[in-house]
Amino acid sequence: MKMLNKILWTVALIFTFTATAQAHIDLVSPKPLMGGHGMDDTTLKVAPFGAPGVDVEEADALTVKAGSELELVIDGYVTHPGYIVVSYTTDLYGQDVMPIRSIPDYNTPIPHKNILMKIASPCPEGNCKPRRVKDNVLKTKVKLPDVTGDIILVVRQVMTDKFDNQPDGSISLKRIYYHQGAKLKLVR
Ligand SMILES: [Cu+2]
Repeated sequence: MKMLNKILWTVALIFTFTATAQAHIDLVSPKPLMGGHGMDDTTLKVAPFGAPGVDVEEADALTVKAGSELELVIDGYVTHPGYIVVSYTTDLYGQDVMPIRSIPDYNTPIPHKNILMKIASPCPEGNCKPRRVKDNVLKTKVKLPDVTGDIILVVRQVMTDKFDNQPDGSISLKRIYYHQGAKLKLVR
């Protein structure tokens, strides 16, 4: 019986460890469509909004003034070298903000659509080595687009240590992104 307990605990620990190794940013405010810790911490990986299975059209929206400045609060609980891109879309399916999956070479900039802001990933004491950190909260203001209606604010972590060289010389970007999205209703 003791042996079985030990095995179960080991399995549980391994599972926890694998799960926590996968998630990296929490959009604290505005409230995301889905928390990044859902589905064993894998929801962040799902483009475009990190909210698999969420009916975005039916989701609650935060009402804010078009063109105003909104405070963003992001908790970077696993650090990585790279940056955070904040963009938006009026397409509730996010087709126009799907992440680019490969670039021809390292010198090609990664394209992002409808960018509102690009900021360096928060790394305490300038140490961006992948690790778990506490209280690594980034607060910043983002100027919203001057349009009215529903938008999704897309907050995307881009990890520059996750490029994968391909045999043909191109670079796969499949592992570099984590996604969070928040629904806003912009009004005059
Ligand atoms: Cu990581």
